[in-house]
Amino acid sequence: MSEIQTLGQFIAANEKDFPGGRLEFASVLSSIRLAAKIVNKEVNKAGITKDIIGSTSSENIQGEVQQKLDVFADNSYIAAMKYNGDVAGVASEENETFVEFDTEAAKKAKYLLVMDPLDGSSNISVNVSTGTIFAIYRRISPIGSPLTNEDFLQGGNAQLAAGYVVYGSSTMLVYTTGNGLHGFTFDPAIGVFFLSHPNMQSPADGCIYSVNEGNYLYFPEGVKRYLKYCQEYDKSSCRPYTARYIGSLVADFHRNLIKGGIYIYPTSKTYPNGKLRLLYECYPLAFMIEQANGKASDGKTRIMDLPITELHERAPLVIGSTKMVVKAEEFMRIYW
Ligand code: P6P
Repeated sequence: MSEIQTLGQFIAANEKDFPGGRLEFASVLSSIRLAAKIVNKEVNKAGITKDIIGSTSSENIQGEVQQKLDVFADNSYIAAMKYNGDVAGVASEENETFVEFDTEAAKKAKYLLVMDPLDGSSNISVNVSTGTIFAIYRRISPIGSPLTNEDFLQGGNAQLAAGYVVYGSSTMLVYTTGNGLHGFTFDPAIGVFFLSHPNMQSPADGCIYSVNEGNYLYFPEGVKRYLKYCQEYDKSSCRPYTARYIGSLVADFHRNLIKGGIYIYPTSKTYPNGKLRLLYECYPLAFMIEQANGKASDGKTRIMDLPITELHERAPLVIGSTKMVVKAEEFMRIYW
């Protein structure tokens, strides 16, 4: 018998502390796992499924043209949650308002899912990795009453679990419930996620920086000064750092988590509040990076402590190896 654990076995052995109990967490994550397999199948053959790549004629709430796979991924995760029985509703990047489920079981369900169903989807047509980002909350409105926006706007510290699926050279599901960050690699031959990265830890320092330097002229002075710091020669701190930015947040985050590095999407003239969404991108990634002893802020304030007032609110994001984030914050504080 192999020594490795499946995702299901790992949850059974470790998630006894999940609020509401291990069985309910296992149920919700098993539906996420199912949707991940369904999306993975389509993402991995997008090149040959002509009816699934490319754009639809519609735009999402962000005003972004929806890629066909965005819609497919959104529908897959929502369907998996609807028939889960422990999930009352979903807030998604692809839908202006949250989706409340009307099944008898969902009306008594305690949990909520927030997600970016397919982040980086504009990269699909050029075969670059994409990802799903998610988090799980407990509803705060009374069971039996309609869900409210406030159920989804509890803030980062109320997340019960957070995770991502990266559809890359291999497909991985990475999640935390606050007891460490754990990575599982999908074996398509048998359709199972196996524990491959237990208790992931982000290197305290790194030599990789990820930012879209095409926006350099629009960045605040502190960000500009930090980028020049990254490019200066200093052998003792592996500078000049290596620039790695593939325009797919989950893939950039995953690489930096493993190798050490920093990802920055700051405020700019184009995006005064940053581009990334606080609820289903920044909060979940911040929860995860902190579980790996990394750090996440908006350049000043810890992401998890940022208040949220709207489902699709944006926030600046500085995330990765603690020493790198601290240094970037120093420049932003002095020169903001
Ligand atoms: P830009 C993809 O649209 C995304 O949300 C992230 O995955 C990615 O890191 C970022 O936006 C890329 O944005 O403005 O650099 O193209």
